[in-house]
Amino acid sequence: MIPVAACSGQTVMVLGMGRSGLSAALALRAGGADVRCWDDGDAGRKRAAEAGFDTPDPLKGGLNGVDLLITSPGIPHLYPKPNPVIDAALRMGVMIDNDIGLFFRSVASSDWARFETVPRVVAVTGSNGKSTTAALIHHLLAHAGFKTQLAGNIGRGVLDLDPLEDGEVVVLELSSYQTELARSLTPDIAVFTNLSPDHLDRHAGYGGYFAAKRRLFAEGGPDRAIIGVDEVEGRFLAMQMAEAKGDDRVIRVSAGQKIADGWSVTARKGFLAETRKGRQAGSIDLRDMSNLPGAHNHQNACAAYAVLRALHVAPREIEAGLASFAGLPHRSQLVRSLNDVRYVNDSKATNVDSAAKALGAFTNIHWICGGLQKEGGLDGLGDGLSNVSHAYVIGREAEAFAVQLDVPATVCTTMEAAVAAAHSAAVPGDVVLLAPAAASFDQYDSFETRGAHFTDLVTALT
Ligand code: UMA
Ligand code: ADP
Repeated sequence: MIPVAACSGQTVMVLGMGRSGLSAALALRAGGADVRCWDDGDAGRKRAAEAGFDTPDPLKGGLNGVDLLITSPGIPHLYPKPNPVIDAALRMGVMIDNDIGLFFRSVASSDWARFETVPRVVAVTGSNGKSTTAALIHHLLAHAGFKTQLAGNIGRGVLDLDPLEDGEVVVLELSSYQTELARSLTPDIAVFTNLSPDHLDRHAGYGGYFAAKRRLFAEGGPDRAIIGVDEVEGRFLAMQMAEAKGDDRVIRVSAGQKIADGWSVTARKGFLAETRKGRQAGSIDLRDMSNLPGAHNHQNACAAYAVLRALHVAPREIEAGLASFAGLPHRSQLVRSLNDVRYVNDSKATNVDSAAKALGAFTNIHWICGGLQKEGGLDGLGDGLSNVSHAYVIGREAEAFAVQLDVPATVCTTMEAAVAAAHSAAVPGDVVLLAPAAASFDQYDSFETRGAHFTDLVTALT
């Protein structure tokens, strides 16, 4: 745990008793704050009580005397409409922050004065590829001999980390929910993977969503900004971060374009190339790395490579680390090969862009898709659809989803029916791919449960 000394003596209410809220409450108490907790659900309040916290109802006087409200990322603070507790706190003039803001205010301890190398923080944001890129950076750092920890949106509350040691590098995955609210955001290295529509209801549209992510690059900016420039927003951000043309505080990343000036890492046709001041500084052949399939994973490899280069790790060392990355479950994960048909679980493709990228990584695809559709429709599936032989549509609204597809499609509704139909149609050389392009909540409690269901059904095939 990282104790939060900055709030010592203050009265703090923590809202939401999930992973981030509970770890924040414990870290605040350890730092000397007077902490009370609230959760709109009974189970959350029970968790707080079990950890020894009072749970006065904030709408019935519980906010009186509170100096600071710490809220959780899943709780709307502004759009589509603020949670009533946050609304009340705003009316009462209570300051609001989250665990990420507390982390950046608390991470440096007095021990650091004795360290030979001050610990550093790498923060990763973007629409897609955050978890894969953050996990890959963490893996490459460990491979290169750094002490390193991983936390944030990837599932571990940031205040749950162990206090940092000499020379350590912490890797944080940060969502737009987290960056929008944090009052302090000061990573040493910040990574922006890419931008495509997601969570638009929470940010009142695309501009608000981009603005939330951009906050990671404000406050004087990180020492190095590693920015995916395959969309106009990334190009704009890279331009704004640079003090002048060619400024190598910015490392531009692309999975497609050549980049003329400054410091860049690009992947074209499966070759990663690092260019600095007009000279090639490193190159890696990614084509045989089946653990990183497709241009989207090459984009992640470029961003992770750039972080390691910014920390002065040699290209050959990074190459060996890339080859040994095991990947993350539910992201381009090969479940099994049966009769020369590959079954791939990309249940985390919960939006159109990530599904399009998965479709672009394979050919002869029997595509299992559907679920709770996000705003913006299915138009962005683009060229990836040309790799699809047939779609098998799941979800409560499967019929409405299927009619929007420009490929032959069968309405299956359930995962059982979809896997059975895809299995019987696939021939050697084909790929059966779960990449839903939709959220799972109409039929499952999470994308993990959906991916696990697919994996179980595929494992049982004979
Ligand atoms: N709650 C309320 N009122 C509400 C809504 C929720 O009291 O109106 C309570 C719930 O009853 C529950 C708690 O809040 O007890 C849950 O809080 P939370 O949803 O913020 O979840 P945490 O467990 O704290 O997890 C959060 C992130 N969750 C979200 O952003 C939704 C986790 O990211 C993150 O790993 C974790 O903090 C640690 O940093 C998950 C996620 O889905 C993986 N992220 C989204 C995504 O990747 O798309 C952004
Ligand atoms: P995030 O944490 O940003 O949601 P993940 O690494 O969990 O990112 O991947 C989410 C989905 O996006 C998966 O379907 C994965 O295959 C896909 N994906 C991974 N990297 C990228 C990328 N760079 N661009 C687009 N899609 C990606």
